[in-house]
Amino acid sequence: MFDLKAFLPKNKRVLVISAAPFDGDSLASGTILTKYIQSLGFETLHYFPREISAKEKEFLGWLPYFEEITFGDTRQFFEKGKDSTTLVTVDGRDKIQFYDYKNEKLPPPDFTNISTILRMHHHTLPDNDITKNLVGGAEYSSTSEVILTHIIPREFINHQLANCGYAGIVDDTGNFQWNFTSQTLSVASWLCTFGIDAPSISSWVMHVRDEEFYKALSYAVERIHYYPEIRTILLPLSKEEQIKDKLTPEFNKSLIAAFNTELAKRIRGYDRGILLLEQDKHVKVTGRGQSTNKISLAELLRPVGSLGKGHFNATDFETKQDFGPIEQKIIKVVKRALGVDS
Ligand SMILES: [Mn+2]
Repeated sequence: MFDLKAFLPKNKRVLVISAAPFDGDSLASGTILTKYIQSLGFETLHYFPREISAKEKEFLGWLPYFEEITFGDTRQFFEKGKDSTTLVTVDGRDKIQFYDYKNEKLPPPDFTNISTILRMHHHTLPDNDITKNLVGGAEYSSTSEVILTHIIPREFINHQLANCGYAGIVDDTGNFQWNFTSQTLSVASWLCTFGIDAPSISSWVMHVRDEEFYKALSYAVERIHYYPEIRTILLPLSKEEQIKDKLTPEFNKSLIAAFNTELAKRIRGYDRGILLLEQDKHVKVTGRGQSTNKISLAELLRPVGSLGKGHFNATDFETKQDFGPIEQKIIKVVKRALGVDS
């Protein structure tokens, strides 16, 4: 166990930041941690680093203690000469996940203005990471699993916090479909002893979607390009097509979610799916692979602008290049990676 009480400087308040993007593990692990740090006698704030939409609130607003999270930028805590805070970041990999980076009116925060930073994570971290104080590792399913294994004493968990922890693990494992170990199941099994409604949590996190999601799914299904020789599906959507079909930015979000969760890794005989969404000044690329995919998507897509970020079976990036030739470029790089003759 990591002794959090001994680690935290006595005279400072604690700021817990749940990393963006908005997800069950990030919020749940932040909540459990916040409650525990409060119980140790520290003044504790829990932030998610941007405001959220009504849709996002519908998705996870039922999580216990959700109303105690502050949704908004965190940059005010990083101002020079204000080192009165200990920063605890949960989930997430890059610095931009801990402040509202899309608000470009303000400069990025200087993390060195906070002297004590502790991170709980389950990722491979970048070389220029913001801290040496780490708890976790890429071998864990979720940050919820990390803190329930290494930080939170078992006797601290109650029914509400067990609901949180279970939701976090369910979200990051796709309801125990991927990225879990026997240790994950053992933690989840222990959480179930608190009498939580596990099937409902699985439904709310994984299965229940709104109307727009299914409209977007239907739209996507009709427009997939199948390439059986490279076991890949592609969905290219030009700006022109989006205008013609009157697609809104909200609809596009549903489209990405529907493609990633229901199509890219769900069609037998197709190991990976890639969505290409033309924007005003760039192209948004998102790739997902299923267990039969044997090439790292983050690496595979380097020639079309990936910086190698993401995971083996999941990558998202934006690239500044002409939309027209991208589809053929991708077919070429996949052929090359698989050794298929053009
Ligand atoms: Mn996570």
